[in-house]
Amino acid sequence: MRSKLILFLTITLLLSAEMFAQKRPNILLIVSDDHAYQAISSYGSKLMETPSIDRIANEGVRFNKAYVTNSICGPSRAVILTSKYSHKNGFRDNINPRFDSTQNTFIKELAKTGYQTAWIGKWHLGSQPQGFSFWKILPGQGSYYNPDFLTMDGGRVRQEGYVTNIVQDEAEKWLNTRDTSKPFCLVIGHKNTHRTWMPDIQDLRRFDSQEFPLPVNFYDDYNGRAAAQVQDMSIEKTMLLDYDLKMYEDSSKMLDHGFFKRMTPAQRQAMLDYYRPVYDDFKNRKLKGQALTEWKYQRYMRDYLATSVSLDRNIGRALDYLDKNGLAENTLVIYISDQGFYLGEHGWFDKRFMYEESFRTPFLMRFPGKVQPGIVNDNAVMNLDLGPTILQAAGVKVPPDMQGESILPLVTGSHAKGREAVYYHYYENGEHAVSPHFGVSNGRYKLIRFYKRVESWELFDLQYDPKEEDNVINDRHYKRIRRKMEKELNRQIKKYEDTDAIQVLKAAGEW
Ligand code: SGN
Ligand code: CA
Repeated sequence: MRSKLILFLTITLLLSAEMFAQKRPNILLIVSDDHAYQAISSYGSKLMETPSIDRIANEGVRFNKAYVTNSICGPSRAVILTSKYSHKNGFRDNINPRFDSTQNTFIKELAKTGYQTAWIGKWHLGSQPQGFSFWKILPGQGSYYNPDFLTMDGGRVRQEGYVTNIVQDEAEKWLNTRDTSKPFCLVIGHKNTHRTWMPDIQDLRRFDSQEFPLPVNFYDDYNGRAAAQVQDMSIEKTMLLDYDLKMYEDSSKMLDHGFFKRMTPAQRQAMLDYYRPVYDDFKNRKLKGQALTEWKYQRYMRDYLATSVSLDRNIGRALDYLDKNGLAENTLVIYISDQGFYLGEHGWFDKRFMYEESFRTPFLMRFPGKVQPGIVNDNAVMNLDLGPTILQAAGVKVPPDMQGESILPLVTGSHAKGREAVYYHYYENGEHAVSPHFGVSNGRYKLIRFYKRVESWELFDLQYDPKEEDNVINDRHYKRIRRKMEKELNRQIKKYEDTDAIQVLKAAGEW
């Protein structure tokens, strides 16, 4: 009798532990690369349709004012993992690209409480992932075609196909074989839409009949903005006809490049079939000056948007997987890019600057039963907040040294107000010649201190100058605003303990 009672109690206990485990939400975090909100229809883009990302918006919340702390790949992922600014997690730039994986992360916090965790796809953090039940990552930037993957056993495997499709396949494989008695947290890291924007074969011709309007500040003269004057990321001067836009003088040169060399004969043929006629037409036109730059812009848009089509399609596959497997109701889905990107604004591609297009990032979230469908949120939220948000959703305590804040209170009906100002610090002083800078934005005004490459201050009034072309730092009408923003900047620097910024200001006698 007694042993029967013990057996009964044990089973009940096990069952309730299982039920508790089941109740905790699963987490699906999809992190893309260089995906601009200007290319997402839910954000109002007229460039293309993104039905899958729009679906997350319609069934959840779209954050209109989502920012990154440091607009570049590795550093942004390190911020997401640790919920700490670059000066705290140590991963400041891609020049010394090595994330200290022994640090605490939201993944490790989840794992401690019984979550199964995985990272599949682009990682770009130099060191091996730690604290995951499973990982399978692209080495470095990864390849669009027939990508190699690094595996947990120290191996390296090449898989045939297009990267975004394969990463989603691998994610589904892991989901199919996971331990279903535990909740999961899966991070899918996509390479799309990173340079050099190589579309999936099925999407190559997608935008051929479309002409894209030039952004209004495409011909920015960079007047009054020293850092913008010295950058090397313009469509006109920096974007390469061959390497970026696949316009090689002869096809053997094209096929010699590593991107094409690794392709199968059929993939190579598909590339030639598409790009050679474009090249022939281009050659005939004998374009120069602005006509050439504008032609480059059209080609850039066609390739960039085509890689976005594949990204959106595979996000759709992930959502469909949740539906088909009865997981949608109990899974928090988050979509974010590692940063925003310039689609011709200021005449640029790439990112890095604290100007809106790269400072902001697409960020959407679906949390059935917790977040009402179809919300648009205008609070200033950050990639820094992902960790605490996910931990709170999972009912896990947020470690006090994480610098972000859960954004759930902003979208679950409470009257939480959110942060009043956003602090930014970009460090890399290399490729694309963007001067390091830090700054603060309160939505209306933005103050930026550039250092190292150029020493300068910029102040923008975003209400009157949303395209950030008019630096009013020395305008006497903005004297009071300038002082106010300087105070805000100092407050933010102290709050996040950015000793790097303090050093810069001290050296200039400005602290
Ligand atoms: C590569 C690109 C750059 C890009 C950086 C950072 N050059 O170096 O254009 O800014 O990555 O991008 S490429 O010729 O190799 O494509 S990030 O997404 O990794 O931050
Ligand atoms: Ca990136």
